[in-house]
Amino acid sequence: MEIYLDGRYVSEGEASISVFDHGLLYGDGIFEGIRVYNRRIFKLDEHLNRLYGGAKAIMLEVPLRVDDLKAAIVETVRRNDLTDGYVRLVVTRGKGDLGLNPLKCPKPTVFIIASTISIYPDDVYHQGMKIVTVSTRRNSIEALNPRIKSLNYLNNVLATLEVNCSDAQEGLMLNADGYVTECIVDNFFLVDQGVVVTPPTSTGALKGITRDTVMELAVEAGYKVEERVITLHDVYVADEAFLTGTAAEIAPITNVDERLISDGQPGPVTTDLMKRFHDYARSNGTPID
Ligand code: PXG
Repeated sequence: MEIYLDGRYVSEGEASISVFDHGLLYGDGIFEGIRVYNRRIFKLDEHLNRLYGGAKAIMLEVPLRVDDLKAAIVETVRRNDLTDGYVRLVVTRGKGDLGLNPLKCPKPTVFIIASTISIYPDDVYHQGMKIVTVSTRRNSIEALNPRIKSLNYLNNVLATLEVNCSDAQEGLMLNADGYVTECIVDNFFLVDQGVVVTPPTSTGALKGITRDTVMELAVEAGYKVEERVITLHDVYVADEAFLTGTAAEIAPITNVDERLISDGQPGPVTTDLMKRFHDYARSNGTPID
């Protein structure tokens, strides 16, 4: 495996960063997970746009211009000869001292790993998955806006620990007011009388790139799409539910807190969107060749 690290391509064994890196000491940094389908990098510009937006919010200057970072991602995927895969792009505050102050970190660290990912077993995509509401609330936008895809994922890790105590595959996270925000590392959707509904990002959800793509594909397919504040009750009585994410793609949800969604089978709108997404993802993106 060849990994991009601060301008060089190195082996996994050589790809190490300092114990004084503030990405490690404080979770001070941002990242993206990007998919490769059919030798094309999916939604690369959108991922870079989100990364540079997060960098701006935390006053971190990415040490590469966007075109150079884009070229480095393409080159990392090409060197690893990935036809289908997953890219992890990370920018940390870099090496500093043992104090928190980012002003003491002169040079951000950038690395790119091109590998593969599979977060749910295959049968989930055919039979649907079971999820549970976790007691850990999503970070509030006033404290740490979940729109920043930061290296601080302990909120999500705590939620995952709860899921691990159940027989569910994913968790549903509410905000402090009790409204549904998103799943732990995926956005949440339901279908209500033919309308495709997802919570607005202002409730405390990441503005997912898969979420945006699915909303666009749903509009194109003639469905009504709405961002709507939803409660758990809306979820329990929904006609269909599914989640979206770079790693997960679209996965049907058929059981929430032991309530079957509709008849407990993946619904027709979900299945239709899965097919549309699959076709779209395999024919769009930045070619690596
Ligand atoms: N919400 C959160 C909190 C995420 O981290 C998504 C939604 C989906 O967004 P995209 O842009 O990917 O459609 C994410 C991103 C993993 C893993 O290991 C998944 C994500 C990030 C990092 C790791 O499953 N999903």
